[in-house]
This record gives sequence, C-alpha cells and structure tokens, in this order.
Amino acid sequence: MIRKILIANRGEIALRIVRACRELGIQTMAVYSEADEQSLHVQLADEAICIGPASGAESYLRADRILSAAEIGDVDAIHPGYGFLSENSEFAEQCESCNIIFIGPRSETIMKMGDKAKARETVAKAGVPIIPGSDGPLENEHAATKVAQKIGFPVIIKAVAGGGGRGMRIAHNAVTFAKEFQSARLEAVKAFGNGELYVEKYLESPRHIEFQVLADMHGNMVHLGERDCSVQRRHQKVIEESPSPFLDKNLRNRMGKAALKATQAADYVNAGTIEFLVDAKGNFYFIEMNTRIQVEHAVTEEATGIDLIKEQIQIASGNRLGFTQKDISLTKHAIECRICAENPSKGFIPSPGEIELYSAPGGHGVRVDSHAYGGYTVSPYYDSMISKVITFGRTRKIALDRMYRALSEYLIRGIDTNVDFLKAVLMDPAFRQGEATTSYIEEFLARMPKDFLDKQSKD
Ligand code: MV4
Repeated sequence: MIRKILIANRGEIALRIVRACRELGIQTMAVYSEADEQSLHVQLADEAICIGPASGAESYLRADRILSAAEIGDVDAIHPGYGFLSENSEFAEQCESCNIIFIGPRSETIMKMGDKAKARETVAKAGVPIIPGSDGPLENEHAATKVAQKIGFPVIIKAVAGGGGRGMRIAHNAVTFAKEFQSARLEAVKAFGNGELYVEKYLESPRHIEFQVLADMHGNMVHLGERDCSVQRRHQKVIEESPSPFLDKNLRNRMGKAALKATQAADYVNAGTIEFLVDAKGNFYFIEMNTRIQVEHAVTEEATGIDLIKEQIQIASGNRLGFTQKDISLTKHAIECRICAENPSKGFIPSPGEIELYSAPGGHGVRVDSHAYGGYTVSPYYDSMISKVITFGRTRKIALDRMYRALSEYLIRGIDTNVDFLKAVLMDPAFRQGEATTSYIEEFLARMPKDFLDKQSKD
C-alpha cells in the first residue's frame, strides 16, 4: 500500500529508515540541506532533493519545503525520524490534509501528549501512577507557591510545552520558589513560545526507565519491555540498555501494564515511548510520553528481535500487529553507546570537522548505526552524535564486555570524540553493578581525578 516514503531527516536515522524501506521494497526519497550533500542518506536513497541551507530552521524544520518535495516526489508517506518535525502536530496535520501518511500517531495525539500537564492528567485518569503535583498549569507564582507548599519541597518546575528536560527548575523552599518560577516562565516562553508551567514533587536521583510500545489502528497494542536511560548528562542520554539491571520480572510486568494503560488512554497508534521515573524502592511514576521513534530504539530491537521501523511502516499502512504480548520477550541484553564529536576535556564542547580516518567496530553481537565515513565532514549545524554502537548478547556482562571490545576497535581521527570517556564509564564498578541513577555521570566525574578528562580526548 505504501509505495514510496519521503524521509524528513538526516544522519543515522535517515539511513536507518532507508535500510528498512529497502527490505520492504519501498522506494525512498531523501531530503537534504546544503551541508548534507555528501551524506550517506542522500547517496543511498533512491532519490534526493535539496530543501535549503545548512541551518535546520531553513531546511529540515521547513514543513512547507518538505511537503513540496513530497509532492514533487509523489510519495505516499513521510517518516519524520526523531527531532526536527517528528513531534510537530501541525506538520502531522498538514501531511494528513495533503493525503500523505505521516508515519507516527495522529496529529491530535501528538498535540494531546505534547502538553505535558494534559498528558499527566490523561494517564492518571486511567490509573497510571504520576508524581504528586499540580492539577494542570499554574496561573502565577502565588498560586504555584501554595501548590508547592502543599506538595512539600523540594519541587521541580516544568514547562507544559517542554519535555526532555529543557527549561526545568528545582526549588528547595518557598523563598527561592517564586524566583525560579519566574525564570522558568521566561525560559519557556523563549524556548517554546508557551510559558505555561506545572510543578511536581522533586525525586532525588531516580532511575529513568522507559517502555517501548506499539499500537495498530485496530486496537491491538503491545509493550516491548523497557530501556534504562539513567546514564545521561545535561539531559542528553549517553548510554541506554535493555533490560534494565534494576527491574525484576514482577516490576517489569507492573510497569508494562501501566505503559499499556497510558497507551490506551492516549488512544495511541504507532510506536511510542512511556517514560517513567523509578525511585530506589521501586516506586514508578509516569513523567511523559514520546510520540516518535527514539534514538535508543535499537537496544529494544536487539533485545526483542523486532524491527521497530518496519513495524512503524506496517502500522501506518493499516496492517495489524503480527504478534501479541505473549510472543514478546527480552531474550537478549542490549546496550547502546552514543558516539559524539565532542571534547570531554573541554566541557564536552562539540568538535566538528573532517573525519580523516574512520574504521567502525564489527564482529559478533555488534551493530553500528552511523552515517559517518572516512572523509566525511561533521557539520557544526546539527547535533554532535555521529554514531550509535549497539552490542548484545545473552547476558549483561557479555554485552558490556563486548561494548568495551567494540569501542576499543573504533578508529576515528581528525575530530575529538567521547569514545575513551565511554570506555572509562564501562569499566566503572558502579556502572557495571547496575547502580546508575540519573545523577550517575555527575557523581562519576566528581570522584575521578582532576586530570582524568585530559586523557579522554586524543586526536
Ligand atoms: C523529574 C526529576 C525528578 N523529579 N521529575 C529530566 C528529563 C525529563 N524527561 C524529566 N526529567 C526529570 N524529571 C521529578 N518530579 C528528575 C528529572 C531528571 C533530571 C532533572 C534535573 C537535572 C537532571 C536530570 C536528569 C535526569 C532526570
């Protein structure tokens, strides 16, 4: 039914989608900015069309240009990947009204779950645990202070239009709260054009554990277990794995059921992610739903054996899921490291430039999703992730040892990367014992010797 797909993205995810389409016998049309003319997704797609200058705002974020390209290419569907227009309900709606299938949930669903206060309310009504907090957005700092005092400090102030950690503030008492509230509002207006805020009780050092879900148009839905994404730095995930070393069978079952309740409450179709925070006692709370395919989807693919991009396309075609919950299990342990062009010894600043020499790891149990190659120039215009290394095996130890081996094989010359930093984390006993919470990287850096990071980048 879907004969041709326009891929409204770049980098490794564009390539990932080209590959899934090839195997399904679907034609592909790439779009690219002037900075990406030499990109692999452009070279490997059946067709490619330039949509503007390097800046994302003038190319990959331009719905009008992408829809023009879709018309020129006579495509049936658009896959938005992650970032850019993937969670833009207006773009999804424009696709719908142009009779182009948006490979993702309905625009209404994107809008509903994009409002993080509304998402909280929606899933809470269905019986999914949420963190004690405000009922909807708060008018002003006076009303907000009252709510914060009722919940008890510390509290976290979040933007209704936020998500992913942008524009969040933590307040430890009523005195600092008003100031934090006002600065969060200014930041939210600036970042999202929407200053609405809500508050939640602040959980200290939780684990970030998310459930992958798939739902078809016929009311069938499954969860594909969890990903533990606790290892993050400044709201950027660094390492993800599935299964989580923290969950047992019982907790996984209960969280999986809650994830399906949330999916049902959202009236969701396609691939989605239900994010939870989990405290040290194993209490779990919904925080938000991501209505897109995520960077870390590959760990779920390797743990379950299910190709999520193909499933997204099958679902968007109107097909029924080919399996039920009892057919799904986390039969392997999979782990992902995000390789970034950055310099850890200089505060992880981006390190764009030409990759002079490139050789990726391989061998048994290693998957590399990357658009990089020798001679490729990493552009300063986009995020610094140049590769995802995913290793997998029967046990967590096998996957971790395999990751260290794989990272040791990586040859990247000409730019700085975080490869050696990742290797140091992989060797860290706390990480190896599965003790990482969302505070892990900060704590890890604090307890390392002062000159540790100086050794973490070399050309
Ligand atoms: C929280 C939290 C603690 N308590 N909510 C960060 C990403 C976004 N998806 C939600 N996030 C958090 N929400 C409550 N009620 C902790 C985080 C969080 C975090 C917060 C501040 C600084 C770094 C963080 C890293 C991971 C998670």
